[in-house]
Amino acid sequence: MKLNTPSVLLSVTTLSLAGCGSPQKEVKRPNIIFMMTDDHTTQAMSCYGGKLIQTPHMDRIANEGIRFDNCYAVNALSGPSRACVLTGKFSHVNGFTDNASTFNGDQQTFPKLLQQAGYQTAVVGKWHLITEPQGFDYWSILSGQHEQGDYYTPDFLENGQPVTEQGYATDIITDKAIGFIEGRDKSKPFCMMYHQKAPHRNWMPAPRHLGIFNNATFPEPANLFDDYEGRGRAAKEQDMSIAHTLRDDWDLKLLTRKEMLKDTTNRLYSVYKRMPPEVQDKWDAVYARRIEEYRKNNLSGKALISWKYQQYMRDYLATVLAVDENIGRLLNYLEEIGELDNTLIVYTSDQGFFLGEHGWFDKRFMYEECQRMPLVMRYPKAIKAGSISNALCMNVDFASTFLELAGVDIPADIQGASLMPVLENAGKAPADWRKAVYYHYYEYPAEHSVKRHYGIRTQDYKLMHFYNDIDEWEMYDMKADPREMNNVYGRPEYAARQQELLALLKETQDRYQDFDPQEKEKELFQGDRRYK
Ligand code: SGN
Ligand code: CA
Repeated sequence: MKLNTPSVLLSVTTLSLAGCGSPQKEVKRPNIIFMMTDDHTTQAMSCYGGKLIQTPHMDRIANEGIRFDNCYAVNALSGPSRACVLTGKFSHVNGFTDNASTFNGDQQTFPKLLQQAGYQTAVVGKWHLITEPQGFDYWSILSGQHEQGDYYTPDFLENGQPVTEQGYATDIITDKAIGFIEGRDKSKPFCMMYHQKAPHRNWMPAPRHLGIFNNATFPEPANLFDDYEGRGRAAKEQDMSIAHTLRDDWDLKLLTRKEMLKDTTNRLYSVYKRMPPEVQDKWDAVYARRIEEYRKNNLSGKALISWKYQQYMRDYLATVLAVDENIGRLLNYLEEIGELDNTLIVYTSDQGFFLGEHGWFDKRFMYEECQRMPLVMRYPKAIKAGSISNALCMNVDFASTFLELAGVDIPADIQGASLMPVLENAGKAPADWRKAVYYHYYEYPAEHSVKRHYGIRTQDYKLMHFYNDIDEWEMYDMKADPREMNNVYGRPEYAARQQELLALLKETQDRYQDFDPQEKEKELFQGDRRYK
């Protein structure tokens, strides 16, 4: 790895000192805070040009550091993304392919390697990997709702012990984060994974933000009423539309207290009852207006979709407000204790999300809004303020990046690349940087009915293959068609480009040792005499 700035020389020097068993007092290794939310997307971040909401504290990280415009999830779903982050390996290698998987916690992860190298490690908030965290000196993970956690009065598993906390999840997780930093062993650097539940479905805002956007009208995405013409079956057969999938009760909260008390088996009641009475009162007042409007207006067709979109945005964006405030609180705290500039701050989300684009919410697809992850970082000792990068990055790159920054050798079996050369060069990728990022989604048949697919994204194109109960290719010209409305696969004018992309896909799959499961099936089928 090329070393071209004093900061990296510093971290490497530290490692060699540590390796010799010499005292480390003189050289301070950087702390790492990895902030990750659940389902937050770049459209809802003002530093990405999003017009929906202001996120001043996330923007501060970007402005005083770097914004990555081309960072992609390799499997846009919670558990799989988290497993990729921890291991630096793709789903087919780390074994956690979908949310029904169980993480093999005995495998190598970057927190374990940092801990072995003398870091104090912690994880707070959403974990979602079923097995208990390993490699952390302190952990407190959301345990309720199948590890999705609750917004109100959330249950945690803290160093193996169950505990229920009073308050709002986003605030509580930050309290835990600050508590860990306060109580840490100050002779060691620390690495903390700070994982919010917000803004995950069913989008319950903090008490102080209930109803905050009641009078706001958000701009609709241009393709809110997408009819999927020219796209394949995968887009047409999904079940994640604002029109049909959003639930009146769970998602839109169109149920009064009285109605919930009449049917306490309703799922909305299971989260409503976790709120203290004064918050329930405020909730009732805020949603009464929405319920009344809905019942009075009796909308249908496009008008109803537009209305639902507004309610969805009001709740989703209000949960983001608390995330941003709490990031501000954590940054201020680090500043107060004099650790801010000695800490690599990373803000990202487990994947992006649809905010009405194509008529959808949720994620899972290799389409841009959810494959793309927000990624901003701040570390003034190595990153030039105001940097913007278009380097093609993946969530499997984080592990290598943190290891290199900490001066720890990157094991050869880690598949992601360190982003340190990009960080140190104000966002510019080295000449030999990858030409494509890889993607593979597996959770089908399942909730939201997004078919299995894999593919690559280059700077200008996307190629994807949907398989399993389907065999369809899609290709998008991202410069001409950033909203991915025109599938150009098979079009004569793109024939040469298509060949190139197919070859690059093959090369990428060879590199990461993943294969086309459908082709493999065909091969097996043909080779097996029993089927002849
Ligand atoms: C829940 C949600 C889904 C969501 C998955 C996975 N349904 O099952 O909408 O796609 O989580 O999300 S809900 O009815 O429980 O709200 S992930 O981010 O954890 O992968
Ligand atoms: Ca998620």
